[in-house]
Amino acid sequence: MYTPEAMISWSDSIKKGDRNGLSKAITLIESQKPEDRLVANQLIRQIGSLDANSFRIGITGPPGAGKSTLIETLGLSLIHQGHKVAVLSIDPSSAITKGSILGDKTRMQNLAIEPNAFIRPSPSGNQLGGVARHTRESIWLCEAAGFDYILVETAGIGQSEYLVSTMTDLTLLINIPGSGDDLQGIKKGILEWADIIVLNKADDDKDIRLNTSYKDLLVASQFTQSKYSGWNRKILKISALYKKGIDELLTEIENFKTYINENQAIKKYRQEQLVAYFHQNLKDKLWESLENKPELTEFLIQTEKNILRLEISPEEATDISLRFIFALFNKK
Ligand SMILES: Nc1nc2c(ncn2[C@@H]2O[C@H](COP(=O)(O)OP(=O)(O)OP(=O)(O)O)[C@@H](O)[C@H]2O)c(=O)[nH]1
Ligand SMILES: [Mg+2]
Repeated sequence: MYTPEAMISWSDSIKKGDRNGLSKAITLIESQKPEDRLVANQLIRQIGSLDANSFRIGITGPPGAGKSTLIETLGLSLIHQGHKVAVLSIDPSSAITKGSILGDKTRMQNLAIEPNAFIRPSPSGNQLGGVARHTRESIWLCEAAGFDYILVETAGIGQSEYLVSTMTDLTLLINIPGSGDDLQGIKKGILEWADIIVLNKADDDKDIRLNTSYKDLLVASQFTQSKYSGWNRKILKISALYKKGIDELLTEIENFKTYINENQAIKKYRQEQLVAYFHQNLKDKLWESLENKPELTEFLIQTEKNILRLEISPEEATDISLRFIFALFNKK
């Protein structure tokens, strides 16, 4: 356990930009032990104001679309402009396989050696929600440590692309030219969350697949719009590997940043994200605490059988189950 003095000196060292202190804090956040959670909560409280002057970008797209390559290219450009860049990830595959993603750092070799960059390889965990919570809290810690651009990578599988949009200011969707007539690996739902769309691997302007994919994306994206009403969403062709179209992308990111700052939308949106997170977390934890009660499990199994035998309707079953749950709480 840490003394109050030790906690203060730890949080002070993070605020001064100490990378070891920051890494140690993120490790603590990722820990599954309840006692570590208590210390993590204390540390986050100690860090204080979350009103950082930062910009958070979520980068999502199908596996292999070039997310890490683009992050390295963007990250280096931002550092050359004088910014401090932190790279985090929500990685559903590592959450499922529990594998550590060694690749992250090696794919961003040039960025990894920059003193003003901080790259945290994906955490492993047993559920996506947990991994996402770590990422959210890691963002706050990186901001406290003075990183003003936070880039969060997530593969566009499962719920992770939606989750990344609940913790960042800008969602950047990367797609690649496909061979078929459908959008390459993208579920159309994500278009609702994207604020800027890029078509990566546009190495050669004359590539026919590129122009077909561009048109497909244009058509698909017309049915949805950015969550910031009034923002005119664009689709840009880039090559992250050969650094084509990167200046245009940086300008577009800057335009977006100006737009949401002018409208105070960033502040409002971050407040909404915090409140939504609180409600979701409350629901998850409430359900988790109930799931640990064997008498409830038994009751629910029996209730399911009753529904299937058409003895009660799902609506009635819900009311009865709620009464059972409240009675369980009152017993304590
Ligand atoms: N030709 C070409 N290849 C690219 C471009 N961008 C990335 N690549 C290549 O595409 C492959 C995948 O790139 P990554 O950056 O690892 O892609 P990713 O989306 O991060 O992949 P995951 O994290 O595994 O989902 C690598 O071999 C890159 O070199 C590009 O603009 N043009
Ligand atoms: Mg990657």
